[in-house]
Amino acid sequence: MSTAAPNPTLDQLRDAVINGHAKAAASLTADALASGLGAQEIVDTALIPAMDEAGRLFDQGEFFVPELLVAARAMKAAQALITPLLAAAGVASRGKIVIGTVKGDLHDIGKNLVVALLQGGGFEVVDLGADVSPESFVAAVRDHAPDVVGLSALLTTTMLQMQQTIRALGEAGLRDRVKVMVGGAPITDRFARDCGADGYADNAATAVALARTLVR
Ligand code: B1M
Repeated sequence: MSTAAPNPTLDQLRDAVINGHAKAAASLTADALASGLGAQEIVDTALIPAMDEAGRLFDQGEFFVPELLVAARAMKAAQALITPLLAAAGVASRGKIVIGTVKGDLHDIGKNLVVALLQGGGFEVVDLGADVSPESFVAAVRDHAPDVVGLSALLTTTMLQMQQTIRALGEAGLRDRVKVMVGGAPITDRFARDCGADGYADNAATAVALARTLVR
C-alpha cells in the first residue's frame, strides 16, 4: 500500500478508467510514469481501485456490463504501458509456469498482472489466456512441461473449474509432475486446499513469492 500524498494525475487516471476513457487512461499513465511514479504504485493506487469502484457501481445497479467492458478496455490501455515495465527483469529463468483463467471465465486483467510480475520475477510464462478448458491445461502441461500451473478465476461459478482442471491433470497422470497455484477474488486459502491446489495467492506480488516457494 502506498503512503504517498494524493496525486492529481493518479486521481484523474482512476476516474478515466472508471468512466471508460481509454485514450485519457493511456496518456495519464504515460504522464504518471514520466513524473517518476513507479509502475506498481500506479497499479496499486489508481488502476486496481478503479476496477474495484467499477465493480461496486455494478453491484449497486449503477453500471451494467457495457460500462464494465469500457472500464476494462480503459484499464487495458493503461496496462499496455505498465506491463512491459513490470515484466522487465532480464534474469535467468527461475522456472516455467503455464497459466490461464479457467473455463467459462473471461476475466483476465488480474491474471495479466500476475503474468507480468511473474515475468518480472524471472519466470518463463506460457499464458493460455482466458476461458481455458481443463483439456487445454492438460495439453499445455504435456507440451511445455512447466514446474507450476496457475489457475485464475473471478466468478464463484467458475472457481469450481479449478477442481475440474486439477482432476483432469490427475486423470492424465500429470498431477505429480507439476505444482498447482490458484488465485482470483473469490478464492480463499481454504478453497485452495479443498480443491487440491498446492497454494493460493491473493495478489500478483504474493503469487510471485508463492511460485518461488513451489519451484523450490
Ligand atoms: Co465481471 N464480475 N462479470 N466483468 N467484473 C466481477 C468479478 C464481479 C465481482 C462484479 C460484481 O458483481 N461486483 C462479479 C462476480 C460475482 C461473483 O461471481 N460472485 C462479476 C460478474 C457477475 C460478471 C458477469 C457474470 C456479468 C454479466 O454478464 N451479468 C460477466 C461474466 C463473464 C464471464 O467471465 N463469463 C462479467 C463480465 C465482465 C467484463 C467482461 C465486462 C469485465 C472483464 C474484462 C476482462 O477481464 N478482460 C468485468 C470486470 C472488469 C469485472 C470487475 C469490475 C473487475 C475485475 C478486475 O479486473 N479486477 C469485477 C469486480 C471487482 O473485482 N471489483 C467483476 C482488477 C484485478 C487487478 O483484480 O482480477 O481480482 P483481480 O486479480 C487480482 C487478484 O485476484 C489476484 O492477483 C490480481 C492482481 O492483484 N489474482 C491471482 C488473480 N488471478 C490470480 C491467479 C493467481 C494468483 C493471484 O495464481 C495463479
